[in-house]
Amino acid sequence: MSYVDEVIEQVIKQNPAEPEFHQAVKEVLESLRVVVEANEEKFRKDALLERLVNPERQFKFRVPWVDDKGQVQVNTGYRVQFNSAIGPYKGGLRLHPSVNLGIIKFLGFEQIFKNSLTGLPIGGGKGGSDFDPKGKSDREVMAFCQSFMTELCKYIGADTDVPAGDIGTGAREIGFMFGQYKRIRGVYEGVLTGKGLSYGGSLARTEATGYGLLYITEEMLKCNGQDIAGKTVAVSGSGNVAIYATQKAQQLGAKVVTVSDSTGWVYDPDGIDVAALKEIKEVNRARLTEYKKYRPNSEYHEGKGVWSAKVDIALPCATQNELDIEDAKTLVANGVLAVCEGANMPTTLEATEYLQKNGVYFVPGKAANAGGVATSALEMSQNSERLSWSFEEVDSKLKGIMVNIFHNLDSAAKKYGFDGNYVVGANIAGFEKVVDAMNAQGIV
Ligand code: NDP
Ligand code: 2IT
Repeated sequence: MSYVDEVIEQVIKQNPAEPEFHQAVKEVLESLRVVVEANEEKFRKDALLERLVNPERQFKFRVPWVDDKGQVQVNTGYRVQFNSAIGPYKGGLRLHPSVNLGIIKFLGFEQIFKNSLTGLPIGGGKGGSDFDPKGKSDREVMAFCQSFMTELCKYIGADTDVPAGDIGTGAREIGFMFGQYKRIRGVYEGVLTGKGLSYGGSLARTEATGYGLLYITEEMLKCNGQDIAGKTVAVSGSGNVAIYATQKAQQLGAKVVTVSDSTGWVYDPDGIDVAALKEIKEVNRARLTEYKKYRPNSEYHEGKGVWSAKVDIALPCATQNELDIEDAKTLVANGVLAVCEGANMPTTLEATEYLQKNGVYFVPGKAANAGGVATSALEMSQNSERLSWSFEEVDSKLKGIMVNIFHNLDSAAKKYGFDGNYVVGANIAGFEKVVDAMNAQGIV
């Protein structure tokens, strides 16, 4: 059996009931097959792939907190420190009831390659909890965040592991966590990114993931003789990534006609009103059913269905496996040109293959959404030098990074005979730097 197949089999056996982790490992290792086969003897002897798929360290802990009725609630917290070959662990904290160890491991594994692709010195990690911030009061969210950080603070630090936001973790949660870290550890340092501007945050970090997604989409289309201006776009989700993806797409002259949340989706034939979306989601923390009040011409549909809109470009920006084979068939039948992932692993393996086989340009999340973590790394730099850069400076660095990522994955795909396969290109380009650093550092 080939080394790649052996390791995939081992991962499934040793990590039962973690389907998302299996999926992420399969996608990466399948892409690396050509590189692994060329170095099979050495990689096998060094157990390189086994070291890559086993986290360096993982923490699972109890998070007790008191709700507004005086009832004690208990959640589970996680932090997986996956790989520190190229820098301190870096990756977000997800707060969502679906969180379990397998989800955090898939996200942490993806983060290794994503962070490598940014070209910045950050290793891969991820964490979170099954706590659901939805419907909780600010005091309850604070109680949870303080309890979560009381344990997490033992394992993180500005030079060891730097968490950030992800689903359910935005500016409010980062603020509460930062305050508790500082209180317990007594150090004012850049231990978290995505901080508020008044206490060490970076301009453009809020916008970075969505803006970065559009910068790479624009570059990819340009290199394939297409222009983003005038295109119709479907965005899913209506959180941080979706909002700023929609905003930048509009600035670049495209028309975004959909957004969604976990209960339904909106179709707005005139183009999504970003100001309304921000008020509904960022200010009122309300549901998308509210959108019609702002835009009477729009339609609200319950449930799934965001990929049924006829569009040129699809940008999944909600969550994993939200775009399946049926959605891919609908998109292709409607003549979609490109799918670029704002979320982490939003497209199933089957759907990805179908899109690629049908000539759809497909940019995977670990490249397409890397602008968020890249700007987090820029926030770390600013914290270290105790300076803040202007919005324009950060935004132009972000754009440079995204353009560079596209060219790196395009070249890696070409170099190995997979011209236009940006999944293979991203995995190989991300892997090469990590392997080089792992080899240089000996068996650790
Ligand atoms: P937010 O919490 O701000 O928004 C998440 C959005 O996705 C909401 O609209 C939410 O709807 C929807 N959503 C979440 N879970 C589900 C689900 N199970 N089914 C349907 N809809 C769902 O998160 P972000 O925008 O920060 O993150 C979105 C994606 O982007 C995630 O995959 C994340 O890992 C990824 N990402 C985020 C980065 C960042 O910087 N924030 C960086 C790189 C990637 P509802 O409110 O109804 O739950
Ligand atoms: O998935 C991701 O890259 C993030 N949630 C952002 C991580 C970060 O450290 O900014």
